[in-house]
Amino acid sequence: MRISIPKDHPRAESLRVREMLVDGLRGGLVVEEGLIAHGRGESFDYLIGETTTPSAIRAIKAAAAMLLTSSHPIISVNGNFAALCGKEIAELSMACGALIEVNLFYHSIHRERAIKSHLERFGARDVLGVGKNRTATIPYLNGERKHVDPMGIAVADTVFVPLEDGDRTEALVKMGKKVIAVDLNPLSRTAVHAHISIVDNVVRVIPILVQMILELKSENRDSLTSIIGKFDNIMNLNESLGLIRLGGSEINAIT
Ligand code: PTJ
Repeated sequence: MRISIPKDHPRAESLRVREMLVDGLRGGLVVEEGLIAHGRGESFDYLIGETTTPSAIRAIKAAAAMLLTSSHPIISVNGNFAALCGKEIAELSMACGALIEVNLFYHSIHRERAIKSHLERFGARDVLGVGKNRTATIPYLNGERKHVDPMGIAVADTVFVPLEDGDRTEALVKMGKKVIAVDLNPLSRTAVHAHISIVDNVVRVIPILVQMILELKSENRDSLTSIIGKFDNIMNLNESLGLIRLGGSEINAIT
C-alpha cells in the first residue's frame, strides 16, 4: 500500500528506502526474499545508529584506494542493490572505471534484463552477465551465482559485492580476487572473508565512495597502496561490533 510519508516522521528516511525496495519488487528488479534480507540489514543499521561510523569511513577510503589501483574492477549487482542505488551504481562505475555485472542468487533472465535496463536508464554502459553471456564458471561454488561473464567477474582482479549472501565471497577469495563487501552485519561470512568490508547501509555508502574516489584520484599509486596496506579488516569489523555493543545512539553522542 502506498501512503505519503510525512517529512517530519522520525523514520521517514527508513520508510523511503523500504518503498524503493517495494517499487523494485513491483518493477521486477527485486525478489520477495530481498525484502526479508533488507529487514535483516535494517536491524543492524538500527544497532549502528543509522549512521556512517568512523570505521565505515576508513573502510570506504581503503575500498576507494583498492578500486583505483585495480586493473579490472567489477561492480557485482543484485536486485536489492539495483533498486536502492541505480543512479549511484552508474556514477561509481564512471568514477573508477569499473564494469558492472548482474549476478543473481535467485536467478531469472527477466530480472537480469530488468536490472540491466534500469541501470542503463541512469547512464550505465555495457552491463555484463545478462542472458547468454554467463558462460564462465566460478569454481568452489554451487547455484546460479557461479555462472559469470567471461569479460567480467571471471577475469576481474577486484570484485565489489554489496549485500552478498556469503559463499560467493569465499569462492572469489579462493580464486585470488580481491573482494570489497558492503554488509550491515559485521558477523556475516561475507564481512569476515572479504578483504575490505564496509559495515554500513549501501544507500549511504555509494555516494561517499564516489566522492572518496574523486578525491583520491590524483594520489600516486604508492600512496593508494599505503592506504590499503594500513587497513585491517578484522580489526575494523571488531570496531563495528564494539560500536554495536555501545549502542548506536551513544556512538552518535561520542563521535
Ligand atoms: O537479487 P538476488 O536474487 O541476487 O538476491 C539478493 C538477496 C539480497 C535477496 C540475496 O543475496 C540474499 O538472500 O542475501 P542475504 O543472505 O540475506 O544477505 C544479505 C546481507 O546484506 C545481510 O547480511 C544483510 O544484513 C545485508 N544487508 C541487507 N540490506 C542491506 C545490507 N547491507 C548493507 N546495506 C543494506 N541496505
